[in-house]
Amino acid sequence: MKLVIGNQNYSTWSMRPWLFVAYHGLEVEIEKLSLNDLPVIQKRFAHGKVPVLIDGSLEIWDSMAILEYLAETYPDLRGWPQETHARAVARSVSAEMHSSFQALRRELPMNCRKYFPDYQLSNTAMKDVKRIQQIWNLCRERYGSGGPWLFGRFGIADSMYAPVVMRFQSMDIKLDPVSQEYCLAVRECVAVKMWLAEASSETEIVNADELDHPSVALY
Ligand SMILES: N[C@@H](CCC(=O)N[C@@H](CS)C(=O)NCC(=O)O)C(=O)O
Repeated sequence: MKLVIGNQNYSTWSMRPWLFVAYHGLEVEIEKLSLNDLPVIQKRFAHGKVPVLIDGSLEIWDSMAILEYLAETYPDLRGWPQETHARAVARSVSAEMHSSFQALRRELPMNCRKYFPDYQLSNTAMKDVKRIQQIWNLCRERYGSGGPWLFGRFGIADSMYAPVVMRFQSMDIKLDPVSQEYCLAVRECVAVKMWLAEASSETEIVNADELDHPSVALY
């Protein structure tokens, strides 16, 4: 299998399946394409976006679909929780991440290499931040007793929310204690550290994903 991703500094959608692959040490080749070379991506893939997982003649686009495929291909990894109610909630929060939080996406782009001091969020983006903390609290309190992840064990829901942790870190968003603890668990994860190391070694700037706000280098 091969996973085609974008620049690791910026590509939140790529980070999701990449993290699942890296956390579990799956034998998946990684190919990186530049988000500055959109015509190259558009020529390769009909929908013109990354990530894409290639398995033989099969191409799977969209981060959620890729994660679902990996969970089905490797059932022992338990991408979704085993218990029915926990699994339904894990799917709900993952789908919510996939389909919502437009203000968060707009105002808090992922930029692993940078910290943006004194960054002001709109009320709509603050609402997104509040809702995400509500989700993390719900998952941790109701389903998280077996480990530091949203549903105890690392799973798809964590892959979906890991890029949000990077966004919050760059903007120094103030979080409640449960959310702070969850963010720390994500940042301490070896696979996340690998992603950050690779992101920080990139030198390419993707202007479309850069914020027009003073910044300090994190690495
Ligand atoms: N819904 C897709 C979104 C993928 C996406 O928007 N990828 C960005 C990179 S982070 C991209 O390829 N953008 C190029 C473009 O929109 O032209 C997913 O979940 O994978």
